[in-house]
Amino acid sequence: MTSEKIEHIFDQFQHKGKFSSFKELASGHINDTYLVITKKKPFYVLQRINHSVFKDVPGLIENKVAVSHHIQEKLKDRSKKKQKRSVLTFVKTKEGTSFYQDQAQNYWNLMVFIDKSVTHELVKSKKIAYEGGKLLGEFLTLTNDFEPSKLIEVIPKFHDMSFRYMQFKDALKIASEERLANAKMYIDTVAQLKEEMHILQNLKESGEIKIRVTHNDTKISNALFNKKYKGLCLIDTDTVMPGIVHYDFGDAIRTICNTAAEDEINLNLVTFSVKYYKAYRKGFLKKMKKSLTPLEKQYLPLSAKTMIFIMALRFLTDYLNNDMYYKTKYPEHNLDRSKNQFKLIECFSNKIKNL
Ligand code: GN1
Ligand code: MG
Repeated sequence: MTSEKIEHIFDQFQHKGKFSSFKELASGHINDTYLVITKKKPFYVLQRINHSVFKDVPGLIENKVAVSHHIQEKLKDRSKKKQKRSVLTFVKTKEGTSFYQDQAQNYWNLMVFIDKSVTHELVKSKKIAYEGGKLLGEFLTLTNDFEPSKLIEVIPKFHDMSFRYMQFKDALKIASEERLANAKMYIDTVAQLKEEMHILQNLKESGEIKIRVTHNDTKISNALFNKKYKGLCLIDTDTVMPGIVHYDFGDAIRTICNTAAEDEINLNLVTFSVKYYKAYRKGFLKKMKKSLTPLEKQYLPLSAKTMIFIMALRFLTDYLNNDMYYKTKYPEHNLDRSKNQFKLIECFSNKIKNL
């Protein structure tokens, strides 16, 4: 991406910023994200939404803008400065729309960068885990009165286990001999865990677990902190849509409690941290006390296993499909991600009695 192109797109939006330079923020697996550095702060975050993954980009942007507005309303009592550090602010285009579509039909949206904020790819202290838990608890509490059916399903059946399992079965049919052989051991693990991994979905479908507004991509790198490790705001709200609390709690634990990155290839480094689980849960429950039902609470540990499993399954499926979905840096990248997640499940299962 050239500087001229980024500047041109940036200039389609309503702001007073003068473009100075840009930097790619490369941690996402789907979209392209750039930090726009201006001559005078604020800086901005410009994002190209991947429209082959997200079929209804205008709907996706409407979702996330509506949820941001809802949270902004709820935080009205906070000072303007504090409010702006607690929730994403989307910038409209000069035409008044929430996204800009370029000549190649790419969709772009712009957010204000929250100054002096940092992300963590790995948790290195209990404080980060605890603050992360508070952030998710607050997000779910603030959106508890937002009617979930007003949001579109940006990716239908995103965390639906039967759907992900079906995609995996389809991938097995078309995978190369070589990839099938490399994945063999994990294909067997999927078969062993399949039933247990459907428990939450069954409770959702029977109506025993309620549908809420959920974030659906709560990995720790999607939380902003200040330099003193205080939690500020959840970001990457592309996948905000109706879901169950377990999607968000479980997916967060998947990265909070992994002592290594999700694609670490030295599996000896991948273990499950009970200490961080407890800290995250404590922060989460502090903010969720009023809105969590006993049944929702009971299934929090299983949600962790389920969400680690669903990611392991999706990475494995993409490997079998010759890496059609996730960005990969080398041919075995998806398999390595999958192995990493299966190792985490094994560690989790050994420690579940302590949770
Ligand atoms: C993808 O693109 P990114 O990094 O925000 C994926 C999530 C996975 C995550 C794994 C739309 O998120 O579901 O948890 O990778 N998002 C989509 O790191 O598939
Ligand atoms: Mg995401």
